[in-house]
Amino acid sequence: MERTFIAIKPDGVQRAIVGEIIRRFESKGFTLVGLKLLQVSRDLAEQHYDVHKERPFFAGLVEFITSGPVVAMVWEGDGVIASARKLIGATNPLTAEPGTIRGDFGVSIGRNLIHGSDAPETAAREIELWFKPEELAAWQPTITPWLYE
Ligand code: DAT
Ligand code: MG
Repeated sequence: MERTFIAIKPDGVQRAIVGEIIRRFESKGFTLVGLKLLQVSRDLAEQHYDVHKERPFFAGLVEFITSGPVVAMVWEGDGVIASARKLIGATNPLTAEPGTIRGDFGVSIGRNLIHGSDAPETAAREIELWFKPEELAAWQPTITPWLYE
């Protein structure tokens, strides 16, 4: 089964939509296999956003992601990486489709509430960066036969 890394950014925690976001992933039929709330260090933030280090918004992004608690999660399911990106919506919440998390709850790119891995390689890298193996639980929901044929 595929896994992806999802993080609710400090604005999502402050806006009190942690439960709403988890509900959307649960309702869709994905399985939560890792979950923690943490204060992100500068080192972790810089490693996580390493691909953007030359971009003009990099310093602000690191500042923002370290500004308050973040909820880090790993979700599992067939096609979860691409599907989570659809649930999340476009990078800029102002143009993200209604019905998506960013489209429903945000208005600016610097406060877009949530991160989701964009490909299998980045998902593997981010899960390893944020979680120790023993922090992840492999389990199969009893409703699995009603989600997959
Ligand atoms: P995404 O989070 O949709 O994968 P990304 O990987 O291109 O988007 O960028 C990472 C984060 O950086 C994004 O969630 C918000 C911030 N960001 C991206 N482009 C930006 C811009 N033009 N101005 C300010 N912040 C930006
Ligand atoms: Mg990205």
